[in-house]
Amino acid sequence: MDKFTLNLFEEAELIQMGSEILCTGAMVLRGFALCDETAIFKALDTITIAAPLRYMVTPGGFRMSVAMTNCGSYGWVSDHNGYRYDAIDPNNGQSWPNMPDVFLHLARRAALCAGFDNFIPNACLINRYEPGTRLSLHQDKNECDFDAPIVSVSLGIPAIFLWGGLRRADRPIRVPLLHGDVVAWGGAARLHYHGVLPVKPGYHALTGSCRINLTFRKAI
Ligand code: MD6
Ligand code: FE
Repeated sequence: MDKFTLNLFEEAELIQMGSEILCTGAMVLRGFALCDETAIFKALDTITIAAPLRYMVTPGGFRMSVAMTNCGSYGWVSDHNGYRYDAIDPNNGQSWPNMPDVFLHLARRAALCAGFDNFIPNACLINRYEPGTRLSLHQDKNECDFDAPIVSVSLGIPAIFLWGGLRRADRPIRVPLLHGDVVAWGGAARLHYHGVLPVKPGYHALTGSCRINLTFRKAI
């Protein structure tokens, strides 16, 4: 993709959709993924046949409540050895499925709209949240290059995203995320704490009772 800047029309459209700045370096892009939803779910079907969603185990031995898989050159994995990125799916000894073009382009466009030029993600972590599932406050810091942003795509039933500060004790704000919303953060916001409140039961035509989150990173 060529480098470009947003024209006034594109900028006005983002504002019209209700996009908001969370802090310097962090933006919510409302409905940004909606125009790609059909292609995204078609790609997700292919990925999860090759690399099914599974419950990983924390280094401490607990089964995680969010089911995960990956696509791209690297996948985020957790087991008794710790958290890391790995080019191989431990479940089958094969490479992770390729990152589909629709994912790559969506992540690059979202990063650009949030002010991050030339984002080249090489990892996409796919998370499935069932009702009641949460993600406690954490920093994304398993990546080697904190100059690259994180792009997070929400699909399916709604969730409340917690957006905190650089210290765990900084009180987070609550950001409701709907199907198609994208959050992008980097630069001064790259290591901000964030999480997801327990997901309330609900129904979405494309995901049933679940929420799916795609997070794009430059892992290595
Ligand atoms: C979200 N997800 O689900 C935000 N971070 O809206 C994350 O922050 C996240 O899903 C690290 C690993 C997996 C995740
Ligand atoms: Fe995270």
